[in-house]
Amino acid sequence: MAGLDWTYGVSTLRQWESADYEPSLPVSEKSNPLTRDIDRASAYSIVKMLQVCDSQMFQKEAGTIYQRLLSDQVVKTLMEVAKRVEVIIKDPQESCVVMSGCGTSGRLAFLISSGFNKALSQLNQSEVYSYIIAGGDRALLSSQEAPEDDPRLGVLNLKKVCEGKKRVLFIGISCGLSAPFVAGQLDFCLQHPEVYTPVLVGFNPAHQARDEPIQDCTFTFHSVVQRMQELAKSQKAFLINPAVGPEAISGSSRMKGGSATKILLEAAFSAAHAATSSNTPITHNGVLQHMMAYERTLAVTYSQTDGITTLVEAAGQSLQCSRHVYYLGWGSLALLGLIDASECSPTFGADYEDVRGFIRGGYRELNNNDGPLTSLGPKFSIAHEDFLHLILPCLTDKDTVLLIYTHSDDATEVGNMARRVREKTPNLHAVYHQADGDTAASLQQDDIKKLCLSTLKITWPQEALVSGTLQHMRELSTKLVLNAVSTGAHVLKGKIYQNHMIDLQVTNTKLYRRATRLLQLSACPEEKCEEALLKAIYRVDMLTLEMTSSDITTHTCFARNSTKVVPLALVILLTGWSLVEAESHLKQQPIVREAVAQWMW
Ligand code: S6P
Repeated sequence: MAGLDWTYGVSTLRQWESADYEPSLPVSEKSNPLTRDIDRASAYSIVKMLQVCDSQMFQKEAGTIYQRLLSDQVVKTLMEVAKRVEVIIKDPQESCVVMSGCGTSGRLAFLISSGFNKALSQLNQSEVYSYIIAGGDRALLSSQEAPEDDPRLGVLNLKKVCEGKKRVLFIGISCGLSAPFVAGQLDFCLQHPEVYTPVLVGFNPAHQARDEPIQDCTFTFHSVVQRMQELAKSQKAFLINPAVGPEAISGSSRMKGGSATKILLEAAFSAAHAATSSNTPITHNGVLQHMMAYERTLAVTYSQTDGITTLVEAAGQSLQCSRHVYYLGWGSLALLGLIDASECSPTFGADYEDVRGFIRGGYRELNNNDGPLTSLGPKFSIAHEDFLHLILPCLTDKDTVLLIYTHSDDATEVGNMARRVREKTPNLHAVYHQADGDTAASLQQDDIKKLCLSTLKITWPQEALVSGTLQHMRELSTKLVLNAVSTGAHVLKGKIYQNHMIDLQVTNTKLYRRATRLLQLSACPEEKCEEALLKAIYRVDMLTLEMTSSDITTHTCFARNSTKVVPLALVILLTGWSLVEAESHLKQQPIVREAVAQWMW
């Protein structure tokens, strides 16, 4: 990547906005021109690319057709949403705020509702926030992509959470404006306006909402959005859908999509909380300032490029030799570790053991709807004690361990954990957040630092403490760092081709469509690509009539038990080999990037 210009010209930064750039794709599915060569980049270059991609979130609206994060209209809508939340906080008896989403969007719904409920409890106020995640609580920690396609399940979940409520502010999150699970819930809200006020959060313009028919439904995501747009004129529904630019890894909405969801909702809820607890009026400037604090968070975080690069390199080396990466976190930062780790399986086809998160206090700290999930299997063991019992005995110096904590966490406890890990491996690193001028904490911190191979120290200005935004800044910062670590490590492992994840799971309609599109990299016509995809899903050379006439849901159900579906289909398309031949060649060259390059050029 020598000679890559990190200051990129405006034309490269904004290339995706041009009308003829991948015109058939919504923004959330476009490939980002900035990361086209990420698969061949060094760890340092990967981090720099992610930085520039993330900075696109805060690009100004001027001269584009797209609404942006800081656009006037977005801030105004957030103010209106904040006012509704304020009313609910003041009269919580029969009202609530429900956030719902699939995958990362549901995980953020959980994270944000936990944080703001805690803030209310601390003020002795009733908790008003609830979350719904498609697939239930197990989806907080594992990949459950199929329920995303089920609008009825969405409605059932919503009804259950809202039983007995007279006023509900429903916030449906779907980064791609595409999840049928969320479309079903929004449709239900629109049918019951006496109780529900629907809000949609996503990152495509309304006309790019998915218009594909949903099984047994009369609506599409697009038609729901149109109805909401109509009601938005009289503020009976709200749309918050700025564009944040294509993801660094195409379609990986856990990255900017997740970050922007957090920024928008926290800005609105923080304004509502300030209005109820300290009578601070909800103003345009207040909301805008809060959002701009996140822009500074990006600057503070990425000012540590070298430190982040060290972590990406360490994690990349571990994954390259089939070893593991462990996040050991404290408080809400640990949640971001759990979330990041859980996303590696759907995003990179990783095994749950590749990247794992652990939280101090386990399910007590998580405080999820369904309580402990340990009985569901080993991947649901998330407490530090589980790490000590299950992982530590087999830890080697090829594994990477990351401690994630702040100056307010118990330094003695962090130190003890560091010593235990250090007995097994020197490959121990820390991500540590401290407040500016916090010297008392630094003394203990020095001891921990000595035990770690590297320490990423992120220092927050005192003003963040005063304004009450510190927690949100630290969380976003940790999210950016961990997203960089897990994405970078998988890129270094060779999981990405250009900026596409080829080895994706084909477990819902969105992913099925994405897979068919990716296969067109082979320059074969769409029908041939879909045929090859089906052969790889069903593991046959000759498709039966039953297979070809089944619907996508049947294909995606079957695909749940198949691995390497898309790489296999790609090899079949490029070489004309039989399934068995293609499988054996892929075994010899499991690095997707190399395998694809070998056959394509
Ligand atoms: C994306 C992540 C997915 C999405 C999920 C919901 O990186 O792996 O699990 O979060 O598909 O997408 P959306 O567009 O409805 O928010």
